[in-house]
Amino acid sequence: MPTQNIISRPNTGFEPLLVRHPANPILTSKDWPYLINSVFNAAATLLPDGTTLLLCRCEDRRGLSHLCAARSANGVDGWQIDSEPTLMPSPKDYPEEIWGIEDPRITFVPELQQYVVTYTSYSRGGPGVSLALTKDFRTFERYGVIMPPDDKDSALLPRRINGYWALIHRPATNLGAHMWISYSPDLRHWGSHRLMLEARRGAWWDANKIGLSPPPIETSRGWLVLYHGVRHTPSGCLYRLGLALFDLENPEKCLLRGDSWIFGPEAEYELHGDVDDVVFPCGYTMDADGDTLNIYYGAADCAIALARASVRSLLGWLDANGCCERRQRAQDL
Ligand code: BMA
Repeated sequence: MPTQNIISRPNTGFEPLLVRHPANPILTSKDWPYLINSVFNAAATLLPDGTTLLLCRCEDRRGLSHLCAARSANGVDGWQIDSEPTLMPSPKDYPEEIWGIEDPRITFVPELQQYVVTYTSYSRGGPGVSLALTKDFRTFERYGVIMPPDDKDSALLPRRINGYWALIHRPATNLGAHMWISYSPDLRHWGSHRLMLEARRGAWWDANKIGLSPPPIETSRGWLVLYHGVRHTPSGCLYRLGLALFDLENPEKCLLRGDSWIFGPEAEYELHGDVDDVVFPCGYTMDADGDTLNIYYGAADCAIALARASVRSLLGWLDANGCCERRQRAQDL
């Protein structure tokens, strides 16, 4: 009898860098204390007492999304879910949220002693990036739209770079959807926009459309970035994950980028849902060993799942398989 944890595609022979948790999917709409259609694409952070907090995207039966916090002592089960939405769209004061708020990312910023949440606000003009600050995930200070449509897949770096806050985001144009980085003195006014990582072209798994997945992971070697690539196929889009490394003090400089994807839809709960063939992480937590990552990802726009990875192994894989971005561009674009 197949169960939901059995991999339904044949073993590909590739060494897995991200290992699925046997309890997957760890959260679904059935766990929710109020009626929702689906829960997916959660941001993640550790609270001061070690509790894992997920800020989950919940979609209601109108198709509109809001955010709801779930807390767990071990990050796997025993979730305490807020009994009502934690952050609702507020179109009266923030008209850009008229069609909901989606896909949050959380960055704890030591200088501010606050969590900065960036999320997609779905306006009549398309999806844009909004920002809010919180100390406790109970009250939020909204800054409104910081990147106008069409823009999403955004996260703040946890510290200033050369005196400025740095935001990674994904504006989309007719020429493609690439990752950009922008800088700000105050989190409200943004400039010095620079292209950070380009979608490839042609038949590549990450052709035409890429975007940041969880916030970048700071390592001694650089910012480790998991990004998603979207492949358009005759039967729909395929969302997979790739890996790149960026310079610590000059984060628009790509040091290494892998050619292959490192994680893609394989398990039943990733292959079938409201949107088939989607793995979409928006958050991670780091274990006390400073190496083990808990990566929380939306599966098929229907559930939240967990995969574990080692920073050392991810960097080792990039050393073995990555190449310098400039050489890459010359070859393939
Ligand atoms: C992207 C985002 C995600 C979603 C994915 C697959 O464009 O909107 O929220 O999970 O599509 O539907």
